[in-house]
Amino acid sequence: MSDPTLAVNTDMSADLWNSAAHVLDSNWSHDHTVPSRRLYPHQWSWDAAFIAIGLAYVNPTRAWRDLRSLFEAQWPDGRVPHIVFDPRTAEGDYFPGPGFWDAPAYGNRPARGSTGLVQPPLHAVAAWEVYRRAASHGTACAHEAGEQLAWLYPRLVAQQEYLTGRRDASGDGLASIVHPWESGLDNSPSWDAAMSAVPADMTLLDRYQRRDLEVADAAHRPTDTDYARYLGLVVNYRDGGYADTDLVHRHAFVVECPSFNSILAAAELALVHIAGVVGADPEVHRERARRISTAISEHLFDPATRTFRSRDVRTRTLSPARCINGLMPLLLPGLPAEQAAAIMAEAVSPRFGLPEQTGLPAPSHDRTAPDFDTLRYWRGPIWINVNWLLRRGMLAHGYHGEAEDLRMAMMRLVHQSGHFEYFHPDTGEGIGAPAFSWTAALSLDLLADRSVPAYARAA
Ligand code: 9WN
Repeated sequence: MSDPTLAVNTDMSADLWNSAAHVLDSNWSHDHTVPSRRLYPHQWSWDAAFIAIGLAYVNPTRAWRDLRSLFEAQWPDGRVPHIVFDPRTAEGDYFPGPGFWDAPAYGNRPARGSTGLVQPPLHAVAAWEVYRRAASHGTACAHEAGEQLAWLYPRLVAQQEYLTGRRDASGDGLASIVHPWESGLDNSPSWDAAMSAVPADMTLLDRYQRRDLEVADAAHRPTDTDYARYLGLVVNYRDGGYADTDLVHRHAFVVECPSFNSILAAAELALVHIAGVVGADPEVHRERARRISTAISEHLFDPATRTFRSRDVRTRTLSPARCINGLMPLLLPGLPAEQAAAIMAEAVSPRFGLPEQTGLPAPSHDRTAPDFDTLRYWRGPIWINVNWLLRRGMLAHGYHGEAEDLRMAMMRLVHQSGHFEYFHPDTGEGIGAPAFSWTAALSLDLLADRSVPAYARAA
């Protein structure tokens, strides 16, 4: 448990800033940043967005380079792959690696250069944040950053069109994910109900060796049964040529996630601003943001419990699990006030017990649920990236006090425990990979925030 009365003082801030900048610097690899040297030695999609937001403060050239490296690997259909493989990294250093995914060649990209899955499309938000930071440094910087935005804009639009088009499996105006890995919240209980219908072919684990268990503790990672299901879903999607037609009948996991879709809508809102800079029509983005937001409110909200849940498109049922992804629609400024209030009630309840109760940021799963697990991936531990998003949502809805408490709780936690991948939800101990890039990147953004005079409260 962290001490909520402990203020973040100037020395702590300097330490946190320097250590964060050091993590980002040491995780830079040629033309991108790895999430973690040992566990994740390639480029990940939504990591790249969080990382760019932090790099904007210490190395804007790398922030743009990172985003460009990712979008240079965009598929012709607009999908941005969830992992871009580094050809300098050996096949055996990450599983499932390039050979398992067996992605086709396209454009000037060789075969096996990426996966065929996606991750939450946070990149427009990131690009806008990097631009804003550069523009605050004067006209010359704004001009240069504007050129980067102009390069990215059509690619960001193509990503949105892929997700709102081919991935609208239900026809209700929401993007579906076809694998838990696409959510970024991989092992969340939010997928348990839908995953229980996915066949677990255990022979896949005889044929393919898990590598995560060699570099991480088995008590933190998905079980073998879950892993067999993960692999089976990849094999099915891959063997269908990564096509998205008729997914509901051809694929065993088709789910609408409230977090993924909230980020999708937030991306459209960022594109409204980006379109303004690059001379494109912002109206199409405003309209798409409105449509996605309305669909989230209508289809992913459970009026009985007043919570947002993921929806299994094949059965048209909402998951019973109350997870951190249900808090993410707060990112939508147009969310009806009563739904925003319901999210805040859930966030401050004993289920997610924000700083006032625990001194800690929100855990990834409902603390009161019988399957709350303090160690296992996305089933209880605290992650900085989703708390960073939650704080943005609070600011969007005017919950300034709560947002500031959450900001301080995140900075305190990372300062005390280090730039870990995730944190024990009771003790705050750092777990998973150390020197984790998005924890470092977002710490820089939290520190740089001057919206509340935090340092005036220094001890
Ligand atoms: C699979 C890289 C990624 C994050 C995800 C996180 C984890 C990979 C894994 O690491 O996923 O993509 O091997 O478990 O769940 O959010 O992008 O940091």
